[in-house]
Amino acid sequence: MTATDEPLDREWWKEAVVYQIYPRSFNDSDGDGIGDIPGIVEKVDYLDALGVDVVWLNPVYESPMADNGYDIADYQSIHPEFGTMDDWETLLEELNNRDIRLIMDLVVNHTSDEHEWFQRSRQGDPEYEDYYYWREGEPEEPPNNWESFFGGPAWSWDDEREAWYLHLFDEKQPDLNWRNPDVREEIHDMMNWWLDHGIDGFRMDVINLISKTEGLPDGEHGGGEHFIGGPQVLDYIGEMVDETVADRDVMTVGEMVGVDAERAREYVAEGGCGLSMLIHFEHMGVDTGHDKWDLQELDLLELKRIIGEWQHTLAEDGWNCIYLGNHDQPRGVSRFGDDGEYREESAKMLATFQFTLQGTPFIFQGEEIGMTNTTFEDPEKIRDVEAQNFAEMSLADWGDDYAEDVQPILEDMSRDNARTPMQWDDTEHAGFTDGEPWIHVNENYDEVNVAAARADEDSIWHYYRELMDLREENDVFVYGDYEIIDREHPEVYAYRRTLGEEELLVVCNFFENEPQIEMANLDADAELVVSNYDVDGIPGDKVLDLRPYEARVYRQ
Ligand code: TEU
Repeated sequence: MTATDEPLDREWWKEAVVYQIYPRSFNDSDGDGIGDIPGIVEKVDYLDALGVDVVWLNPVYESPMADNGYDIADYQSIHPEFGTMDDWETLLEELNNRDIRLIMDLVVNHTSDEHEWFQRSRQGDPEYEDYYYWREGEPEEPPNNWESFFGGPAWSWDDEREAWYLHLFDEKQPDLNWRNPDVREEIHDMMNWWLDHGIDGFRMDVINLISKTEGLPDGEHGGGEHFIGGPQVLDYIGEMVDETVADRDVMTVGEMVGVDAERAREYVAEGGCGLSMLIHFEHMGVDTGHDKWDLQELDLLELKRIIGEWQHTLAEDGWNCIYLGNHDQPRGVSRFGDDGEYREESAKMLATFQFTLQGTPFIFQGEEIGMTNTTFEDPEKIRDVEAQNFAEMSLADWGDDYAEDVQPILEDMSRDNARTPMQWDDTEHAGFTDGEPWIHVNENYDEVNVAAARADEDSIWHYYRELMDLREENDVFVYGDYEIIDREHPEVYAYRRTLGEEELLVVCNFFENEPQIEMANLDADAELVVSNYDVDGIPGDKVLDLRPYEARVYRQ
C-alpha cells in the first residue's frame, strides 16, 4: 500500500525487522549453562509470535572462545557447546517454515590462533606462511606502534616462528593477510558453502579493517589510519561480493568502525562495492568522551546531527541499519533511557524512535522486554575479554580501586551487560538454563521477563508488536523521507516522514523532564497511531506537553 506513484526501490531486507541472537545467552537446552542451537529451536515460535523477519546469529562456529566465538578455529563447523550441523539445519528449517530468514556472522578480518591456517602458518608451511601478517624482529620491540581494540599493542611474539604477528583484537585473534589471493579465495569458497546451505546473508564483522597500508608503517592514534578503511578495502569487499552474493537475493550487513555517512556510500550506495547496509558506530559515541569507558550525559543535539546525516546521505540510494544496542554495547534502555522508574516508558520511546527512522531495525535479544544493565560488585562476575583487560589495566597500571573506580564504569559500559541470559520467566536462572549459567542472570528477572511481558497487554513486548505491524502495513514507515523538526530542541527529538501524500509526525522526549514542543504542521485531525501514554486530543495552539520519555506518532 503506497501513497505515491513513484515506484519504490523495494527490497525484502529494507522491509524486514532483524532480531539478533547471542546464542550463548539465549536459551540452554542441555543444562550446561550455555545457550545452544536446540535452545533457539525451542524458541522459534516465540520469534514468530514477536513477528520478526530475520534472525542474525552471532558466531556459533568451532572456537576456543577467547572472544566468545569471534575467534573462529573452523569456519565450516559448529562448536559442540552450541550443537551440531544437524541442529543448525533444523534451526534453518524451523525458521524458514515460519517465514523467518537467517543471516550468519562472518568473521574474516581474523581467525583464532587455533585455526589450522594459523597453526600451519606459524610452522612456516610454505602454503600458509603468508596467510597472516608476520614480521621478523626482536621479541622486545613490536614492528610498529599499532594498538589493539582491546587495549595494548596489536602485536604478539610467537616463539615457534620466532616472529611477530598482527592482531587488531585479542592475541588469540591473528589478522588474516588479505593481500594474499589464496586467503581471499578460501574465504569466498567458505561463504559460498554457507550460502549454498540456504542462508539469507551475512553480517560481516569489522569488514572495513581487512586492508592494511603496505609496509605497515607507524601511525598516530594507535595506527587506525592504516587499517580503518585501508587502501584496498573497496576492492576486497567488491571482489568478495562478486564472488559470492552478487547473483543471490540475500542481505549483507557490514560492521564498520570509524566510518561516517559520506564514506558509507562507497559501500552501500549505487556504484559502491555492493553491500546492503552497514552497522556504524557514530551514534554510539553521543554519550562518551575520550573513549568508550568515559560515559557522559547524552548529547541529544549530537544524536540528531548524526542520525540526520545518515538519514539524508543514504536517502536516495543506500540504506540504513537502525540499532541502539547489540552484544558489544550496554543495554539501550539503561544507556539512552531510564532503567528505573521509567523503564517501560523509555524502552517504548526508544522503540518508537528505532521503528520510525528510515532503515532496517535491528532488535537485540531482550530489548523487546526492556532488559537492563547489570551489576558487577564482584570482579569474578566479569566475563568479557575487553572488560577484563580494562579492569586489569585500571587496577595494575593506574592503581584504581575496584569498587570505587572500576565497578561503576563496568556497570555503565561493559559488553557483559548485553550478554546476561535472556529472561524468559521468573523461575530459577530466569528459565534460561537448568544448570549454572556461564554468566550471571540479571537480578531483576522476577520482574523483567518474557512470560510477564506477554501476559501484560501494555508491556514493552506488545508495543514492539504494534510497531512491527504498523511498519508492515504502512510504507511511509519504511520508505518515507526524513525531515527534522525543531532541530535545536534540547530534549525532544521530533521529525517528519513523508511518502507521497502520506505523512508521519514523530515526537520522542529523550528525558525525564516534561518539556513542550510546538508542532506547527500537525493537523487538528491527525490520527495518533501509537504512543507510550494515553493522549488527549491535539491542542489548538499545537503545543504538545510531554511527559517523561513520552513518544507519539501521528499520521496525517
Ligand atoms: O566488534 C568490533 C568492534 O570494533 C568492537 O570490538 C568494539 O570495538 C568494542 O566492542 C567496543 O566495546 C566486533 C564484534 O562485534 C565483537 O564482538 C568482537 O569482539 C570484535 O568484532 C572482534 O571480532
